[in-house]
Amino acid sequence: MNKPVDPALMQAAEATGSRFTMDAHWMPFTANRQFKKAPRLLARASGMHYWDVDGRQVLDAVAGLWCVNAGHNRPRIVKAIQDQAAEMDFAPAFQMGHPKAFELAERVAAIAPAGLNRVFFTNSGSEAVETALKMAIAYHRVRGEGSRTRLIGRERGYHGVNFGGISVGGIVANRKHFGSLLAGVDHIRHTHEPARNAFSRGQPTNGAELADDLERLVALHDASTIAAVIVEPVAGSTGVLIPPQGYLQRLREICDRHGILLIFDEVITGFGRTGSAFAAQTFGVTPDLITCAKGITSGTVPMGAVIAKQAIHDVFMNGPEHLIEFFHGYTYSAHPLACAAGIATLDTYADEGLLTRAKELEGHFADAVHSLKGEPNVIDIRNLGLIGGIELAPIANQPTKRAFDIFLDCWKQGVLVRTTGDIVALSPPLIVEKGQIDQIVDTLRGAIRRAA
Ligand code: PXG
Ligand code: PLP
Repeated sequence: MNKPVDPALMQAAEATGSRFTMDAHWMPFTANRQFKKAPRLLARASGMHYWDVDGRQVLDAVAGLWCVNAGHNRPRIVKAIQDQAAEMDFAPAFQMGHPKAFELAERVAAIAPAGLNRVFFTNSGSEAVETALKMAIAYHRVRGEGSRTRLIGRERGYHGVNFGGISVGGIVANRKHFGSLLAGVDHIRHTHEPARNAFSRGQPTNGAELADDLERLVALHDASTIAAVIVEPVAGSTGVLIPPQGYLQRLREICDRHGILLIFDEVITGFGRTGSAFAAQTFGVTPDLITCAKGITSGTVPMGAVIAKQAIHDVFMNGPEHLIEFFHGYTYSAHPLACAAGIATLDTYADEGLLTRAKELEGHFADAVHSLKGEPNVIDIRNLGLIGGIELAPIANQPTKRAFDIFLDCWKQGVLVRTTGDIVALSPPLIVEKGQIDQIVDTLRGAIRRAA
């Protein structure tokens, strides 16, 4: 039986025109029982803010879930989605097309690193990851090196929640319940070295040599069995890990030496988060495949994509022309609503200079987050572009509780942050103003002190 929710909440919900109990919705990545006892329900959004069902304004310090890069409910994007919904709801993605799919692909290719100009659409970051992994294995097979099937991820990596993604991923909680995962996967070590690098501003100076761990796996498995390496240029979900200076360059060199494809998972870093369209450009390292999602539509309509080097795409384009070249795709690949939203989003980014705004704000943002050094239990602070991570000493025997208490406190004070483990992550929309950065950090400072 469904139990009714708290009467005050029901009243608030009715004010927004809906009536519901909370039992049926099994919430993703959520402490369901805790949430349903004290729900945090959002009702509307605009610019840098949410309003909850009680009408309380909340400053969004995390761009929804790292995705609303243009800010909430931007009129141009809203209108594009409305117009598209009225004009054509759906177009079959297989053996059919519609103009906006081609237009968006071209627009994405235009801001991607040189050479990466073939775009395959998915509906999420997780699907983009599965697509890229399959593309990598199929690429080697099509060019006659079918022994290259092994996929290499990295400890502490997050690549979404599907089987390929959790197999190459390196977050134990996301893996341990799900059996034997994909066969033929291995991991290089992570780059988190607080003993040497704590409180680094931007890229840590120590640790380029951690990339050499890939040579260890090449020696163990032989390069002829390895299809691809996938890493996040900046790891987000695992607690904001910034690559040491020279690390990604070295990974690229090792991949080149052994004919291994390099995949950058830019689901979080794509679309301006680090101060360039893609982190590949910020770091000056060009991968063979990029996975992206989130910011491609500023979170408005689900969409992801793989951006491939033309040379990878072209290998598939042989054989009889009436045959399908790559046996992969989703019903909703290049969905018209997502394409319309994506084009309007890229227009908004271009008009407002948002893809480079993180670079302009980086100094102010870094000063603000690093001002938390010395606050109780703050053991590390990391930043790059408009990404910040504040790591806290866990409460003895209660890992994650201190950060979660800080999250709840900030929510009460009207600021939405994210936590993972005992790390608070910040990634505000790229339209954030300096005063709002200060408000986020001051609120966090108060919550950190109260959680001491
Ligand atoms: N790769 C990376 C690098 C990601 O960050 C995914 C793949 C999966 O994307 P989808 O769209 O399937 O969720 C992600 C997603 C957080 C948080 O707060 C991070 C993500 C999603 C939700 C929350 O750390 N990253
Ligand atoms: N399951 C069944 C039974 C299907 O018919 C389909 C698609 O036709 C799928 C799963 C995959 O759905 P999607 O293309 O939305 O990923």
